[in-house]
Amino acid sequence: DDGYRLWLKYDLVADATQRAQFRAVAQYIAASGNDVVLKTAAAELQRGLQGLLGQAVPVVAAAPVGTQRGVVLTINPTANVFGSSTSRDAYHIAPQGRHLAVTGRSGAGVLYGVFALLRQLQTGQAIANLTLTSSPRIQYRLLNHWDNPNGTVERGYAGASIWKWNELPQRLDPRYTDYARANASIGLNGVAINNVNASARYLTPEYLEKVKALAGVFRPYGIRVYLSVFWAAPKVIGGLKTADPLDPQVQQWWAAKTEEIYRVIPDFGGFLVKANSEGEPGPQDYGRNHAEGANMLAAALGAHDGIVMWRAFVYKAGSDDRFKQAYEEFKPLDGKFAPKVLVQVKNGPIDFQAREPFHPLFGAMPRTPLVLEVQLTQEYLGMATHLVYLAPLFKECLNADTQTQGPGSTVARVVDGSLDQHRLSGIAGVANIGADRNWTGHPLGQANWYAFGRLAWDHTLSSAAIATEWTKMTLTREPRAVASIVDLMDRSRDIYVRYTTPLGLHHIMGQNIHYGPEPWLAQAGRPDWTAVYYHKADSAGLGFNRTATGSNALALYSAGVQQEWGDPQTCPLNYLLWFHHVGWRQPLPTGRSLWHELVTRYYTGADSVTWMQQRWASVQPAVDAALHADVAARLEIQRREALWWRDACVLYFQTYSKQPIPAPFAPPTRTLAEVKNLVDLYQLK
Ligand code: BDP
Repeated sequence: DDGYRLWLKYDLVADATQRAQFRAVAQYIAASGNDVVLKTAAAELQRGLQGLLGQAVPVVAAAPVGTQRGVVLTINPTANVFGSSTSRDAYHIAPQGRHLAVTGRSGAGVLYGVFALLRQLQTGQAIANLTLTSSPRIQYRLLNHWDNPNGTVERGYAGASIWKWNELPQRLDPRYTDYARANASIGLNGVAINNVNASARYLTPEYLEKVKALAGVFRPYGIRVYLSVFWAAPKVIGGLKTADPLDPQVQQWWAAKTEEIYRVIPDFGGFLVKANSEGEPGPQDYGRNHAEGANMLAAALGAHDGIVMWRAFVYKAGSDDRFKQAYEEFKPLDGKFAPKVLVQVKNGPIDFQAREPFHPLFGAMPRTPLVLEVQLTQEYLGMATHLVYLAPLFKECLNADTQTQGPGSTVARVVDGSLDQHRLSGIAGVANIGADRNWTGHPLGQANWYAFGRLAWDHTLSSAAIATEWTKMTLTREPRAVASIVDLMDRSRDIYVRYTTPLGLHHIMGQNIHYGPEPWLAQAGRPDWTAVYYHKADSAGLGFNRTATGSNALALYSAGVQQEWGDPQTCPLNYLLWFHHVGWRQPLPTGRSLWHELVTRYYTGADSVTWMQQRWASVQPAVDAALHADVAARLEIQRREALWWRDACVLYFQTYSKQPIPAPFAPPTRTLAEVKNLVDLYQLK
């Protein structure tokens, strides 16, 4: 199994009785009309049923008279079967006479219903009396590709970009269709195809033809295309002297450019913008703020059905703590954004670390719809080498209670718009997809793509439920193996945190590659790119004091959160060093001192990778041999590197704690200098 088919394998159902039951109710597919997405749905169901049931299933315009049983696909925007949801993507599956009816408010709704039906079959559940009503909780469910025009992918670890710009628009790689199918199967409905560190190239007529070709592949799957825009495009490709959003010529340029885009791509989704962040140009270059920039683009969209997603990932050096900087720039702008603008906020305040407290902007901008941005590509989580299932990370953020409107004001409710009654809602995942045959490099990286889509659709699903679905569809349906793999996946992120950044440590990774440990990093282009800025180890203790006696970033949260996190006694240990500088000998609720607890976590975290290897070994007979060997080899790398992290961090922090490695743990057999050499070697130019 080379992994190319992802979770859409549609292999023959092994159990003959079950197969016979399925066959009895799926003898034909009825679908009529010209809706292009409905046609996709019928074709996908046909493909799925033929594979799973091993019999040809015809697509017909109407259910034949007689006794045959089949699946009837219908679009019915006014049907009273979708519950309270008003989403166009809603679907309803229910027996209807001798048929099984899949009804959608739109073609896309039917397509999502078809994938839900196939999922039932793929996971071995009965369908004869299936009744299922579902609609997405979040409206805009996007992948963000950080793909560059030259074919590289920023922070991509699964090979080159899947977009072949030199071949487009004449040649359409069949992979584009498979990509669209995979996205639609998990409910995603948009893709921003280029890096947020954007090139102006995509806005030229030449490239818009290429983007149009991709949009044409995605359209039948209910997926819209979005573009990341380079703020200074009016200068670079428009010949203007300025990109000032209040300059009438600039406004006209964007309005004309937007018209041009819609002429080429009538269902264009809109713009994603990284501005005045990490050296990218933006409205602040002209003394304007983010809202003035975003609103100018919103105005350019005019009456077109498109949106602006304006990123809040900014950290201008200025205040004493990077943690606060996005909040400081954006919070005052709440209420100032045009109705078509959503502000896109990363899950945490720093940058996709293995564990972060939720971003303080969630709950703080009630008058602005906020898009949650998470990262599927594991930039800071072992790239495509370490097995880290990310649903628990996403869920931790979604379930976090901002308490801004009393208990229950979760990030999920901010994002899905229900807390503040927003009309628009969105979620974005930075894609982990590349040209590797198996799409994601690490075979289990596919699960992160899958889980993102499933949670974007329904953030109340549990990590384990999603892992179970994915495992059954992708790896095996042998019950003991499924249970073992799901357990392994569900613990993997906590294990990763333990051997890299336990107790709330953060941003202590290798400077250039964001991989491996570099807690000693003290010199970089900016102080907030070093590690010492964040861990603040000294002879007294460890951690960033963000209470009132420190940077007071904690004050950005609601009173309830401040109260819990502000006291080192009640602050969850997972966030402790995010908010407190804790003495080395300070006892923690675990009964151990900080030093003792830190060492314990590094050692048990690294040991847990051995446990992961054993677990994986135990499922060997139930999983494809080549795929099993691939993951086993990656786990071996993970074990080596977990020890690398452990040794680097305990030896380095020991130079401050001045305490021995506590029993029963054996001190590292290498010196700090040796580990540093290793890290340097990995980062050699
Ligand atoms: C950081 C990445 C950088 C991205 C940036 C962003 O290191 O490559 O450009 O985020 O999100 O995590 O804009």
